[in-house]
Amino acid sequence: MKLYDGGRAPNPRRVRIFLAEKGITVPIEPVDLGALQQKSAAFTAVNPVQRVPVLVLDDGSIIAESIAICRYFEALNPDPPLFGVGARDIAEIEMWNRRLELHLFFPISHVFRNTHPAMKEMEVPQVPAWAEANKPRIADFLGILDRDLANRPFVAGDRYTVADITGLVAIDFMKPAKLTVPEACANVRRWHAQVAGRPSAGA
Ligand SMILES: N[C@@H](CCC(=O)N[C@@H](CS)C(=O)NCC(=O)O)C(=O)O
Repeated sequence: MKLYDGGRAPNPRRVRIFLAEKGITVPIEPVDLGALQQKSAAFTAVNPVQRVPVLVLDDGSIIAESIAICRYFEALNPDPPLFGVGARDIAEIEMWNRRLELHLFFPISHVFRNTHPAMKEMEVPQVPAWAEANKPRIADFLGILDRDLANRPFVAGDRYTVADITGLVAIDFMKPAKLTVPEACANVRRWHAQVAGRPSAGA
């Protein structure tokens, strides 16, 4: 088994944090995104979508998409449960993870990919207006998240879950996107400090 990884890129980091929380070690194969190694013929044969992370199993089969990889490891190693236990818990965690992807992580990615000079050859064409269009969406969602975090320690309830991983990675990705969490979002800031302080955050 090996995990194609992308260094500081956020999606591979989601998987590394997830594995660290589970206490699982997987051999890492670095992919140099800056050198556009993901677009090479060799890597395209692994993942035609030309993105990382990608997990290659011992039988040679391939699992791409961060959450699909995390779910594979959750099924094999259910403890600690990061996708929930029981119908309601699982649904609630899924709801928050999707909200954080759709309304926070992806809009932040759009800002980064459409404005950062390092992304010129990856995001073709870069559309700065699309970055601008996403900025108020990020601010709006942070307000919603802040209100919810007033009532509970973690994004989806009383326990740390995959939704916290998506949220942590998204918030940390605001820095290279030149965005900041508003001072008024005190609950988001408190929660972020807490999840960023876990050993897994350094993975
Ligand atoms: N939906 C995919 C997204 C993967 C993705 O966008 N990965 C980025 C790194 S964070 C990438 O490989 N970018 C290379 C490129 O855009 O050429 C997932 O969840 O894994």
